Amino acid sequence: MMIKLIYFDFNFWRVDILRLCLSYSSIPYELQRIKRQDWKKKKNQFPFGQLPVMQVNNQFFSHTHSLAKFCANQASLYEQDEFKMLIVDQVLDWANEITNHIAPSIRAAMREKNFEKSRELRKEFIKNDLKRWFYYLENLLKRSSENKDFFTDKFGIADITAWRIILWFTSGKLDEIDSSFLNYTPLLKKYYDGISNYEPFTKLKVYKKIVS
Ligand SMILES: N[C@@H](CCC(=O)N[C@@H](CS)C(=O)NCC(=O)O)C(=O)O
Repeated sequence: MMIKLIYFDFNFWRVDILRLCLSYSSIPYELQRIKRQDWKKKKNQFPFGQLPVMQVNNQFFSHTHSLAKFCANQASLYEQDEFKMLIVDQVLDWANEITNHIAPSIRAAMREKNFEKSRELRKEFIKNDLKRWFYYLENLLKRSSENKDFFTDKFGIADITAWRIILWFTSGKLDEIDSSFLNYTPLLKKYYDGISNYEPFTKLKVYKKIVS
């Protein structure tokens, strides 16, 4: 079985969590990049007209949560216990939620080139959602984890996902958002620093590419 991941020609959490997961357990995969300018003519080739897509045995599969579960299972980075699965799935759903909340401000700038609208939407996101959604994640960590190092007390796809989203929001690449918001969730900040220093993860080539 050869896994092929398909995404745009930039790094983003939706595909990075799949790459990190497979790389962590040395599962071979191929990554196909699609140029933004080629997307219009390619979009209809994919089952939901969105990326990421995973191709296995000549079949296409979509939706980040579904793909993450599949890749994590292959990599033994998912859980077997039903209640632990629920914790992991909530982190994946949280990642989708916070992305959906910030997406309008990104779309206004990237697609509509309406920078004024984008700035307004970003301000609203910062006021209403930023701290709130990270606070929700911190609470989930508090409730779920004994050691507070990993969501289910051992490294897995939930940690890869939470780490990747925090990296995105603290990277300085999102206009108006600087990393200081994470000081409001000190447990999450400590958790993030811990994952950023977890050697079996940080030694991966793909990790280094993503943080560079
Ligand atoms: N429900 C999808 C959403 C994926 C999604 O929003 N992909 C964006 C890029 S991050 C996309 O394909 N945008 C191009 C388009 O919708 O035409 C998932 O969970 O993966």
